[in-house]
Order: sequence, then C-alpha cells, then structure tokens
Amino acid sequence: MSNPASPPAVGVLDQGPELIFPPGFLWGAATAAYQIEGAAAEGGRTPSIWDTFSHTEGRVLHGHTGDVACDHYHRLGEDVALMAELGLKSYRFSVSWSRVQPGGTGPANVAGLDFYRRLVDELLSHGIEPWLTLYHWDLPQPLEDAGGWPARDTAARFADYTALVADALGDRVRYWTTLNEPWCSAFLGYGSGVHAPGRTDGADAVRAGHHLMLGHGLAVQALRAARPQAQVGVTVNLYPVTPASDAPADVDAARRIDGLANRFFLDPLLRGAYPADLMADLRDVTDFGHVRDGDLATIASPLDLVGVNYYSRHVVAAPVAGAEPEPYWRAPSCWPGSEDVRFVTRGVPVTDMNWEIDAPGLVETLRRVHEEYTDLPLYVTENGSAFVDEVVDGRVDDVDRLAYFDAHLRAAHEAIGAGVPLAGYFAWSLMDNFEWAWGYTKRFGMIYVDYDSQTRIPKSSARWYAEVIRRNGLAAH
Ligand code: IFM
Repeated sequence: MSNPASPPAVGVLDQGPELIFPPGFLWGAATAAYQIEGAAAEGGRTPSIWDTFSHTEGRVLHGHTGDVACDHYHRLGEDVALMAELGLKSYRFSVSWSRVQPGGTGPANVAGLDFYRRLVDELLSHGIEPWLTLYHWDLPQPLEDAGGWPARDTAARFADYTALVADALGDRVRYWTTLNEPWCSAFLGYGSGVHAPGRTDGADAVRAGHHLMLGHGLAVQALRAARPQAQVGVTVNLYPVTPASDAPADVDAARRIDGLANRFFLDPLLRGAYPADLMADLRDVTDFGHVRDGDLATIASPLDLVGVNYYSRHVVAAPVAGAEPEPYWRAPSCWPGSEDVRFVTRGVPVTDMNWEIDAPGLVETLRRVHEEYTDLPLYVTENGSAFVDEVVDGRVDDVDRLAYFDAHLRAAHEAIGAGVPLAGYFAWSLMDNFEWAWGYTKRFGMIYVDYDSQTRIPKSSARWYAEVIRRNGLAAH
C-alpha cells in the first residue's frame, strides 16, 4: 500500500525501452455495489431504485436482477485474495446506501456498515488501498418515492448519509469519491429512462443533475468536517465530442452535445458556473429556477482529485429529417434541448456494447480536463470493455479486452508525457457483473464469473494486468 503520508508522484516519467509509469502510480480495479454484491435482502438492506427497476417487467434484459449478482457479499475473502494475486495496489468499490442506511434516512445499520468494515480491513491486510465511492446509482427507494434526485432534499439526505459513512470508515479509508458518473444518474435515469428509476422528463433530468452535484458539494463538506485527512474527489464520465465534418452546423452539434455530456458537470464542479451556451440550449426545457444562491459555490467546494471514466468518443452531426433514432445513451431523450443531433457511426472496431474503440480519445480527454479545468491529480477511475468470452479448457483468452487495456494504458502514458498529472488507473471491471439494463449479458471483467456456480476464472487480461502492475509499465512496441 502507498504510504498515507505521501500521495503518488504525478507527471514524472522514466523514459526508456519500456513505458514506465510514475513511482507510486495507483494501479487498481473497480466495481460497484449493486453490480456485484447480491444479498439484496440480507443484513437489514432495503430496496434501492435498482431493485425496484430490475424487478419491473421489461426494464432489464431477460428480467435479470442484482439479487445475487456475483455473491460478493458472501465471497469477500475469496475476492480480495484474487485482487491480491493480481497485485492490485487499490480497489475501488461503492457503498450501497440502502445497506448502511436503510430507507435513506435515520440511523446507520450496523450490520451493513460491518460488511464494509470487513471489506476494508481485508483489503488493508493485503496491502490494498481501499477507494470508496459513496454513490454508484443506487438511491434508496423511499427517497425516490419522495421525489428522487429532481427533488432538492435528496442532496441533503446524501450529505447525511456521507457523514455516517465517514464516521464509520473514515479512520481506514483514505480515498473517497462522492458520485460515480452523475450524467448517467441524471440523463439515463430521469431523461431516457433506460436506467433506474426509469423516468422520462428532460427538465427532471436537468434538475437531477443539479441536485446530484449539490449533494456532491455538501458531501465534500461533510467529509472534510469528519475526516480532514481524506483525499476527496468525484468521478465523471467524459467523452471527446467531435463534429462529423467542419460544416458549421456539425460543429454546433458537437458544441451542444459536449455541453450536455461534459461541460454540464465539469463547469459547475471545477469552475462554479453553468456554461452560458448550455443554459441557452436548454431554455425550452428549464429556466434553471431550481438553482439557488450559493449552490454553485457549494458544488465547486475544493477537491483533492478528479476521477475520469473513459470508454469512447461521440461523433455528431447536424440533424437530418427522418433520421433513425439511435439506441441507449444515444437516444434523443438523453439530450434535452439537443434531441435532433445525430450520432454518427464511423465504422471503426467496436466492443460488445457497440461502443467505438478510441484510445486516442483518452489522451484528449485527460489533456482537456488538465489544460482547461484543473491542476489537481487525475485518476482514470474506470476504463474497460465488454466482449463475448468463452471458457475453453478452464481458461478465458480475452485477447480483445487485453488489447483494449493495452491501447488505453499507452494512451494514459502518453497523456502523462504531455504533462497530465495522472496518478492512477482503475480497470473496469475487476470481475464480470450485472451490467445494468443489459443484465448479465455483457462481460466487462478481468475475472470471468460463472453465475451458476459463482466460480471465478482470471482471464488472460487479468494475468497481463498483473504483469503491468509488477513492472509499473508496459513494453514499448
Ligand atoms: O458498468 C458500468 C459502470 O457501472 C459505470 N461505468 C460504465 C460501466 C460500463 O457500462
């Protein structure tokens, strides 16, 4: 484990025949509570919006739910032992709000907190730095019933919950991120409705985005008050947005989508203001009357680090009449005020999610955050790919996933060479898991999970990643 007194050195490269990362670079893997834990009704846990959503017919492919998932709740020891075998320096997990504060208000549930205490202690005893995410999409259902993230009060409830987790775990957890990918919570959850809670209202999505960020700011303040030594940040999912041509209408389409995908969050969090052009684009959706005096200062509370999740690029063009709407996060309802922008498919290789593979986009994204927004240390808190895996003679040779990681780590190294203070990288994901609306049909893990037997099989990518960690780098091509 890295010495708590000295954060990893950032931005320094040892150039040579190998691509060596800075000393202390934090190599990790990530998961999220609802995607792996299971034990949905054990130890006092009550339903979150994802329990309700996945149990609602037609919401998740094949009716899959997170009831059992990877059964990590009961297999914590085995799973941490696998992490140790890989040589992980850090493990990024999320806390289930409904497990530690059932219903989302009131006192802590000791049994729920004990699970995370055991997890953290197990990690520490293996020399693995715990990295705790407070919110990875699983709002307690009663808070949704009271209005969900479009309701301002949810932000205050999030701060209360944060204080309770900080009190219980802050003595042994150094790295904290408040939210994971607030874009998804707001725009997939309340805009297109393909994620829980499945609501479809553009104005609610915008309000949800604001209250998520307000909750983040209040949570940062709660963490600072309880644990002054904590390293605190937030994780945003970012995309380079490229116009399909240099025609002014395509360039403007890119500006609009960049506003909704990236600047909607980056600007308030790191500059304390919404971009004027974004507010103008949204004028028919909302008057931003939900933003109160002082909110933006709270949202921009100083941070210690920024987490970036990177998967792919958006290429967009001006609308054409009668164009086919695109599925999933390209669905027009994810983009209030810009519903008529077209997402363009370039014909480059894609993953099993149909997401275009674009490693240079990671360099662009990290450079942008650093050059336009902040000098803070950056961490890639998620990066990875789904591919169809086959078990042959007890092995999974996931060459495509391995190549994806390899290309993106080279990109990460290039970004450091360009001056980005990148201090760590977390592969998504440690193991195959519940991929939200896709259920168990998409596999992102470095460790294969047989959901019938709960057998774990480290894939080729896991063995390769272990070697990268051991060398703190990759062979030059
Ligand atoms: O599985 C998700 C994760 O929960 C959040 N980031 C993207 C991953 C792949 O879709």
